Amino acid sequence: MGRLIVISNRVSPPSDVGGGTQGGLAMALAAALREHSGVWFGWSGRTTETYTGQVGVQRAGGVTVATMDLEEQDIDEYYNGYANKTLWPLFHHRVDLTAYERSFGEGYARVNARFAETVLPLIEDGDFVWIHDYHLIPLAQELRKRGVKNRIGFFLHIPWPTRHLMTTLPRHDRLVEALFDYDLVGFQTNDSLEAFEDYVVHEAGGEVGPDHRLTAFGRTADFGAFPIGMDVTEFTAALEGETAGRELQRVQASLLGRQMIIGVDRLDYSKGLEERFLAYEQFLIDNPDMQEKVFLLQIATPSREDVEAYQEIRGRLDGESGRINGAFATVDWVPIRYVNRGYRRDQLAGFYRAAKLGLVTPLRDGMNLVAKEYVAAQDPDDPGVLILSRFAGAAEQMAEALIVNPFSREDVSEAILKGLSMPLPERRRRWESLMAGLRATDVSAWRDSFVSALMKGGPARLVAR
Ligand code: ADQ
Repeated sequence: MGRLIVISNRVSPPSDVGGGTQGGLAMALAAALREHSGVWFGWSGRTTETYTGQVGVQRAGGVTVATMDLEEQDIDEYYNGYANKTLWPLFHHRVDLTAYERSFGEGYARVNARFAETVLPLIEDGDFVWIHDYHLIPLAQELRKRGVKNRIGFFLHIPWPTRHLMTTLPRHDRLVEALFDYDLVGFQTNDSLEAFEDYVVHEAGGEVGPDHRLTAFGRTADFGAFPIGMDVTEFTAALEGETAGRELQRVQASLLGRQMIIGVDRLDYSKGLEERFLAYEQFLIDNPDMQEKVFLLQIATPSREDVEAYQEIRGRLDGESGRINGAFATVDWVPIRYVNRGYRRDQLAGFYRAAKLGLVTPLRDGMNLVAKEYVAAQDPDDPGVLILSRFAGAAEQMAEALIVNPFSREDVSEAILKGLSMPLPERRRRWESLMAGLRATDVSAWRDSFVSALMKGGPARLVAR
């Protein structure tokens, strides 16, 4: 069996693979690579004055990690530019924040060509190549131009936009055409797969064959929905560790009989944090008797701080949390504990467990692993309740959560009340069903279904529930 070559914008340094701060995805990919004796290639996170094309190779825990440096201009135009100022907002339906700048498109094309050039010598006959996310959509095309005949798969971690929004992107057809240079393309949800097919049929004049085998631009490729899961085993082990226990006790000691609602997000406008604060305020207004009996712990880790839209949302959240706390706080209670830092996974596990409600209300999200982590962290004998946005990919799988419209303050406010007053038997019934789903569609199932479909060469296997 050939090796697996995973390519993503960033890689986890070997010293971190398997470490305490790693996300589930990094751990799962590292495990897949070990199984298939593979290579993980990506940007080192460093910039140089001029691009050299040199590859740094390290081995750790059975995984070969290969990285390259990029130029400052590459980061401006490709990473902060086309990836995070054009594709990210557009794919999250924020046309108002989408920059349609020509230099960004040029930088994106240039860096994808650089990725191809640099990784090319590492690819051997019979290897399988698995490319990740919106930063690298044209990479297969660049590899094909350089003669690569291997099977290449692509997985999009964020949602695919609706057809009309997609067509606001200059040269959208080129981006879509580039996906037909893959053998297999995976989306998170059926919703994204349908939006893509809608584009292919109505915009590109293509055809949908059996098992989502699509033909357009004179080529045929397999497409499918492969909803990403979390690493339940690893997370459960973290939950049982000393750190999680200590954090749980620390938070519990600060509750003073109050109920805690938790939100954990990267600080990103797609996560609906401002709307969440306003909905929570609505809940306090609608239910004055609940004031001082409940508080929201919102952990929001700053991300992409070089992009203006992220600086703006951070400023607005500071303002809203301050305003709400100023309006409602008493001498010994603040309604929102707003924290701008990252935590280790085992610390997060302890925090999730201490919370009666998990509030996961993105305006649009590929999947949302926080929703899954919150459920996995609950006490089976006394589980908390998950409130989940209908616009998170996770909502396709997690119907037993309280599904809400994050744009409606009333809807979210009512769900908070319902969640806080839900009787134990109903909480247990919902949790058991959610937990069974998490186990059946965990990160190994996701990885295995994608990799086996890529290796088989047959039609993509649909694993959505
Ligand atoms: P993200 O947008 O980053 O990922 P998400 O799926 O929620 O969103 O994953 C975040 C991960 O980071 C979780 O494992 C979470 O525990 C961790 N995390 C978040 N805030 C943290 C904090 N303050 N401290 C420590 N850890 C924190 C993208 C897509 C998602 C998709 C994933 C995986 O946007 O929709 O689910 O990829 O495909």
